[in-house]
Amino acid sequence: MTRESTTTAHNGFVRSDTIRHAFSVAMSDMYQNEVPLYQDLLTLVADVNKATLEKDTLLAAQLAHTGELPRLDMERHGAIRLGTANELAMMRRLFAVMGMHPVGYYDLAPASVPVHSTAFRALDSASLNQSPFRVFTSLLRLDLIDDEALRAAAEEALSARHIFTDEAIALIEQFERDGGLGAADSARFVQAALETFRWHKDTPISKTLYQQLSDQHRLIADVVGFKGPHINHLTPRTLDIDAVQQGMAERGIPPKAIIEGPPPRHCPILLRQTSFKALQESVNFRKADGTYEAGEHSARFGEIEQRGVALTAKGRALYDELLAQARNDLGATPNEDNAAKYMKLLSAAFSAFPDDYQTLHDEALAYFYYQPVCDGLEQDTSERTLALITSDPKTLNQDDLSQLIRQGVLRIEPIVYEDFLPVSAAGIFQSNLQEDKPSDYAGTSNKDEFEQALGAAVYDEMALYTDMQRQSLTQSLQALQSFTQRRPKTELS
Ligand code: OOG
Ligand code: NI
Repeated sequence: MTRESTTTAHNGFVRSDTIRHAFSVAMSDMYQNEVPLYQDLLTLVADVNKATLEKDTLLAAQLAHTGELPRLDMERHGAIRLGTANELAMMRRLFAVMGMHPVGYYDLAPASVPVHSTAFRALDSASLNQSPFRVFTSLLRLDLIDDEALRAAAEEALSARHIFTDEAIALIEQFERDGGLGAADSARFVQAALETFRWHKDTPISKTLYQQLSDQHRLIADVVGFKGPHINHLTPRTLDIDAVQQGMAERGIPPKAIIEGPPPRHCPILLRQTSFKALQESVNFRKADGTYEAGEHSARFGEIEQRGVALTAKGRALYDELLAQARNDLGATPNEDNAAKYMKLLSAAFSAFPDDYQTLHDEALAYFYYQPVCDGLEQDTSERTLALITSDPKTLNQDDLSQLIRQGVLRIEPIVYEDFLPVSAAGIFQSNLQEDKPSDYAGTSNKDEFEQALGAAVYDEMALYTDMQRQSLTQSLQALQSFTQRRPKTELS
């Protein structure tokens, strides 16, 4: 794993973290201009976050301990949809310049969305705290269109478009060749890369083809019908999504009916998301004589998310089970009409999910940073504690760690979930495509094919969280050990 490139400045090159931050600010400015309602959403989220931090001092302290407080205002993710393997492979190289790497594989076909996806993001805590910007990136699965003539027309339209500027490609190649970009080139890169994500009102295809593609699936028209993969939403992070959901309605921002993800809890887990509905936008379709005719398209929206602790495989299995249970009990896809009933069923199902951090830790349901509490060691000088803090971290089991926490020698802080959820993502896709007819995609999940298109393997998010947790334990034990070594002998007995 190449951590160095995301954290270190060398040879006068600008750090990837810095380029990522500059890019995410430029992208946010562009989107605020393109979609003014997004600006209103940002104001609302900032208001709610400020009020929440003032009210909840425990939460404020927790975010200070994990380094998330300064990143809160810059926290956002975006999403794009790509049409071909070549586009995806070049996008991977573009994001690498900004220290963003593909993490996770999401198959949306079972949820009637003909794409598979990954998330480009920074990998380690230090880089994430510098700039948590990430992009949910989907690749259209044309293999799921069974009308052959239509598939061929879609392929032809996609092969005719060039979504990256020559300057962006040249700078990506320069980055790969030299190992970095200087200040002037980094600034040029940010501007050149931004072009790919821009909205284009004039479409390169005819109204008829657009309509045929849209009849297959609106998402296909959204990808094939445009010059480039316009950013379709940007998502700020809120500390209280229920307050934002309510505030949206009050401020005239039409919210989606259901908050995706887990129900409200004391200790937030994974990710909760809601959005405002996609705008109806006027576009110009290209006619055979090269002139344009007016039409409409809707794809771009705003989204809000609240992030909680990352779950272990065991915790995730429990999450998936309880979510499926609530959906089964509802007996339908959650929507406007059954929203209240669904939220009730969801809360009932999740009463089986422990809701305090100590239990989530002790039952190994979630990932935590361990932090040393030297004052605690001052109080506790038992042989057992000394033996535990001086042992090899690999030999400590969950009970040993729980004991050190209860003794007040270690503190735990939740490791925030940095990724996405396929069922939630499908809900976000669908609500914004106004696509509620289920499509029965027969194609099976195909991670290998996705990685082949990407030109690289995706990182395993669980391995990244495990690493973060393990590293924090090693560092904590080292700190405690050096504390005992510095302590005068008399205090030890
Ligand atoms: C992506 C939808 C998924 C999320 O936050 O889960 C997503 C898209 O609409 O392209 O952004
Ligand atoms: Ni999103």
